[in-house]
Amino acid sequence: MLPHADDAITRDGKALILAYDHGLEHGPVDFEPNPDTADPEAVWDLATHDAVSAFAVQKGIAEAYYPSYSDDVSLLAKLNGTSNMWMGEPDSAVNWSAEYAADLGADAIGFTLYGGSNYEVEMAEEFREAQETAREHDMGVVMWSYPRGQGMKNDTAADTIAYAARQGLELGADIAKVKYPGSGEAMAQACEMAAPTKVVMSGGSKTDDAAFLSTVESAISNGAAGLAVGRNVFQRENPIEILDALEAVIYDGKTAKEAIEL
Ligand code: FBP
Repeated sequence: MLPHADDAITRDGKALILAYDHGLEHGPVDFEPNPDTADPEAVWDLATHDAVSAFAVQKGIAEAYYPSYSDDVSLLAKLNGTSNMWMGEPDSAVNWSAEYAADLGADAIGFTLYGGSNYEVEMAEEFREAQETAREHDMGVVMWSYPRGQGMKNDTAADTIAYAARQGLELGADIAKVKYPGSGEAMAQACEMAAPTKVVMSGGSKTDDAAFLSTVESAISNGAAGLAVGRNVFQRENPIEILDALEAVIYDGKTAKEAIEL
């Protein structure tokens, strides 16, 4: 593993990945709380906030907008993704290659692995190809490590999230993005299993400021390197305000309460 392949998508070793692949993963419904966010430009503008260490988008949104934002935004090329209309066992189409992302100037690739899905083997093999290409181009590697599938009873159980974080390490990710496992203790277990691979918490559906920031504080104080978040930023009435607060918690070590009072 290259020692600092993730430098371009972290700040002081921490990360706030702004994710904006929801138009594919969930569809237009995710833009309803804040209709302006259907326009990618509105969210690219948010990605220029100092708190954002990388912006995760799919191919079409990268192709159309990254050339205008390349000086201000680190591009995390989310290579696979599937619409919510797919009703089968969890799986994700590879929509662009790591090579193509490198040609476009991406700083890192992002890849979903549904551990436990009947398609896990194929997904891991696709990840291998993308990961090795990313290494050739000095791009960071972020795994959306989401155990999911018909055999998965509780996808946020402590042992499951620790396993997901470990899969990130075993398969060669610099950063593993996992769901919050419900407690600081369980997050610490996941970070321990990930060892040198950084762990970032997935934002999830929108919650109120206090609940959201205290979960982020718990993750950070238990070893997480940061957050990969979409809806909890762009669905808010004032996304800049929450990015300011996240900056304080993730990079400045402030508590959720201190960040809210900023
Ligand atoms: P959120 O913070 O909005 O959950 O976004 C993070 C993310 O991983 C996105 O990249 C992705 O679109 C979404 O969550 C997928 O969520 P799920 O698979 O749980 O529906």
